[in-house]
Amino acid sequence: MQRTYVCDIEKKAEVNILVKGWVHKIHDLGQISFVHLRDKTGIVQLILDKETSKDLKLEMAIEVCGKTVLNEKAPGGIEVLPDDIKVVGKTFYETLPIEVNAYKQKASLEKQLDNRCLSLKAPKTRAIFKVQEEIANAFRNFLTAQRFSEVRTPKIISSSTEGGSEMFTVDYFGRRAFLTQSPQFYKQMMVGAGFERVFEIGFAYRAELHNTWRHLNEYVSLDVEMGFIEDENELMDLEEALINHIYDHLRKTCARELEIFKVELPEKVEIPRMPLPEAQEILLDKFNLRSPVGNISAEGEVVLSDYIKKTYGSDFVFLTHYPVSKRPMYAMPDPENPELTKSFDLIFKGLEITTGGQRINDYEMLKENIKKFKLNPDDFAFYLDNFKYGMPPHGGFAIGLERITLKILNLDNIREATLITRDMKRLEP
Ligand code: AMO
Repeated sequence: MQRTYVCDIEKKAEVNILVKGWVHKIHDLGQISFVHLRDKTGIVQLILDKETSKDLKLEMAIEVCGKTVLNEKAPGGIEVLPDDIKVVGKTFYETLPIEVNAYKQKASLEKQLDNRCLSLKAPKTRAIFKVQEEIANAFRNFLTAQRFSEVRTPKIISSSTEGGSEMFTVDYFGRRAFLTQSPQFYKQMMVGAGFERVFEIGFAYRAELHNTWRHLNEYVSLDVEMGFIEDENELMDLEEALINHIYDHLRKTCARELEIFKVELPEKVEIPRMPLPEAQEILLDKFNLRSPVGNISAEGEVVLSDYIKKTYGSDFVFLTHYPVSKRPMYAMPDPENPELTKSFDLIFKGLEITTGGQRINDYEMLKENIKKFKLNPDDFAFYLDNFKYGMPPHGGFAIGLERITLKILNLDNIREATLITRDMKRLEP
């Protein structure tokens, strides 16, 4: 008999079905027991006699053949009266370290991360990763429909892309190599190499000494790079349309998950664009909050987001015109004000989720800029080569997948939106 997933069980009595999953809950009522079977799509109730249920333990993997019975009181209005139950995955524990079936998870986040194979089973945790999976699907579908090609670029690289010293080193057969901070150089390379429009969903690594609610040392970067652009506004238009597409897609595919987190996504997202100096001025004048040079502080991001929400009704704001001194050497200066760049950040509910911008596409200009940054062009020879053979005007952006998931679902800590966490302390599981 073919397996039926729980979400596909028809609300019809007397149908013979085979369901497979884990023992989620056992509810003994004397002579009979209600046992909840959980698969990746949902939960169905089994009605068992005492004799059969006594051999079952929470989280055993089971396969059940039986008949459907209508019961309005059961989850989904249907239950299964089993003819045969097979235990296909035994359990080996005294007490479960984490309650998988608790209505509200009592274990601390640390404990949940320590026992990840169990905490991931909990329906509320699964819902986070269903939403995350659909964010990535929406990203891919939206871009593919607009002639973007998906690429996969090396994660072991020879030089820094984003500047700074936040890189993990790797011993590459005796040579010093690094884990990539971003696919930046390679996504630009692909634009010049004729792909024109590319995206990548891949890991990025930051050896940052930050152990905070919003920093990971390994995160998933949703990268976009687009050739033949007019300016950075085209990139912000694209990202705004992408955010709207992600919201539409989540409304269609994750209604149940969004409800679990009590999230209502707005029908239409319109994102204000504000030059960074203006944002800094608002923070100082209205909130007496001084900003660091060429940026705003983490606290400033929260305060500004509140202000934008009240003034424009938007959870998002694009900050534009970051200074050259605060952007990597590849950022295109603004011809009208060469101290500033044609770059932007996207702040979402008080957290930066994106950096993007137009890049320098002229070989000579890029080489000069590398020198201005006190770097040696010889160290970037392979990158510079890409600019010798007709590199069109181009630009792109990157969204942190865990950060956007965190903010959509209003979670407290980025680790909740990370399948397996790599932070300063955590190398296992
Ligand atoms: P940036 O360094 O700002 O830009 O990174 C882009 C986005 O990646 C996410 N992110 C992080 N998420 C979790 N933990 C971290 N430690 C972390 N660091 C960054 C954030 C951030 O906005 N090459 C450019 C992008 C571009 O211009 O295309 C870059 O990597 O959401």
